Amino acid sequence: MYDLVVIGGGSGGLSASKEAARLGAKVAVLDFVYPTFYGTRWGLGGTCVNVGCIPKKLYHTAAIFGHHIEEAGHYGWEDSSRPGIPLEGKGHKHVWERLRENIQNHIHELNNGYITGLRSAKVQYINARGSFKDPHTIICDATCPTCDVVGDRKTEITARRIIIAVGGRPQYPKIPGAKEYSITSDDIFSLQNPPGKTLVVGASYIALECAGFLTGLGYETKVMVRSVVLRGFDRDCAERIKDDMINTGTNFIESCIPLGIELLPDGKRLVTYENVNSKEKFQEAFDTVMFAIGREPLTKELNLEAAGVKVAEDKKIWTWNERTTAPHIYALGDVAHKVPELTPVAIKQGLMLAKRIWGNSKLLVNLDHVPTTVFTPLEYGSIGFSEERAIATFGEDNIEVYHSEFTPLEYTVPHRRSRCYAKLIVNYLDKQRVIGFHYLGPNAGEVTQGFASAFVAGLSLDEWNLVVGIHPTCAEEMVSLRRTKRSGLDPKKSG
Ligand code: FAD
Ligand code: NA7
Repeated sequence: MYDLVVIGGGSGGLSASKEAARLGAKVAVLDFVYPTFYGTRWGLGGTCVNVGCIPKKLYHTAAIFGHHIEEAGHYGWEDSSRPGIPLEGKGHKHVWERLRENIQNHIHELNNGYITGLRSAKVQYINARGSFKDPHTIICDATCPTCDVVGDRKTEITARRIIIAVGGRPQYPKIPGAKEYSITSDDIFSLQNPPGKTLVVGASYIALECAGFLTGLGYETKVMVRSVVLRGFDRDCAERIKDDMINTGTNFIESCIPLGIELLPDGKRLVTYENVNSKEKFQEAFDTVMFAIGREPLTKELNLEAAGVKVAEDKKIWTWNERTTAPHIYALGDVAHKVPELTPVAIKQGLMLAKRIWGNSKLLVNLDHVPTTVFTPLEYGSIGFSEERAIATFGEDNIEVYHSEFTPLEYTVPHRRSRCYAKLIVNYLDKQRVIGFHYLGPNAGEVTQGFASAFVAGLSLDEWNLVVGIHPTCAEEMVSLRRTKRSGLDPKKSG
């Protein structure tokens, strides 16, 4: 019998299993990946490594390189074979296949590293699908109904404790042709051929990030928005991101949903869609259609009833500090109800849970102020309250919004048009505590991560303003905000 069996070898499962083993537990981790409808499959490590954060950030970086090449001439660079002519982006071409191959090679290295890491941590890795037979018995099924692994390859293992960390997969809409003729984020990063003219359906951060890098790499890209972009994020910032994407070449099809997809004789996908308000119907052909309309947790096949584990309406597992409704079973990461779908959250939950069970720790994960960054062309980092949620929670009179619209120094020489933005939201009911942090600009992840500690420490605006800035940076904007929204003064900074 194992001390711990972890179902799911992604961000959360790997961190929990390795820490538990380090603390002396006998551990096994099961990981199994269903191929996508398109046929894409991948190795150990879960969503983040294979089809999430890692490839996404690398494609985003590739797109940023494109901008740098376009602007390099302004910084004095020229091609040595064309002396006297400033380097400019137009003479350059991006090769999808090379980028895809280099990124996939890096991912394969990571996959192998995870296998080696488990081995050296003395965690047993089982490449099989886990499901409950009873509260302490897991059926490990190495067959795959939709791929080439067939036959009877079922074994059973037992465990004193079980962690469920199975994550989720992208959803498809229930419309004709969706599964047959489209892809999701599970496929985009390993597409054999360049995506060409692409329709991205959905307007949350996965959709906008993918549309952003596709445009940046030179592919004509349209985003189909049902209601608003980046629902749940600060509206002001979300709209600025959209405006910037429009200015840098992404098209938006507003207030529309797809009705069906057909394959045309030339291989293109003909999308029929309608405006949700006027009900007017349209058609347009694309080379690639990608859905990013939300993700569903992989709880269906776990046979959770046999273990007494209850799920919420969204099919995610109810948890209280990672505990489920069964006393010896835990759930964490994307599969847990109301837990932010972010890799560092899953990792921290796994690590701290293992320390609580097999170490002496009593520390719980604080999900109140989780920083996050959206890697759209204009990157966006945020922590805490959006302006709308702050107003709804504390009342408009009790909050103050400090903001500034600025041009980073590095944009000035090449005359880049994107405007960056900084915003702090302060709560007057609580000693002028900073309760919302919003930054739109280069290196948003690095900037936001740095300020996250100050945010979690609960600094007041006065304490925040005591910090001396680093010049010349964009981050210094966050410690020199003086203009309030209420004043009506233009947030645009000059000089
Ligand atoms: P996962 O990483 O999904 O791992 C679950 C594993 O369990 C998978 O390998 C799955 O195949 C396996 N599994 C499922 N069912 C079973 C079963 N029955 N038996 C055995 N194995 C099973 N987060 C960030 O923090 N930053 C980002 O920039 C970011 N970008 C993203 C971009 C995209 C396109 C996507 C899709 C996600 C992104 N995320 C990002 C979210 C991040 O990837 C997830 O929050 C994180 O991977 C969740 O970890 P997890 O351990 O809960 O699940
Ligand atoms: P989200 O965050 O659940 O957003 C889904 C988006 O797709 C959102 O813009 C929805 O519009 C839109 N949507 C949902 N259903 C449809 C249909 N049927 N047609 C058109 N548009 C639709 O999903 P993501 O995949 O972007 O990200 C999920 C998480 O994974 C994310 O939090 C990351 O951390 C990792 P709406 O606003 O509802 O009108």
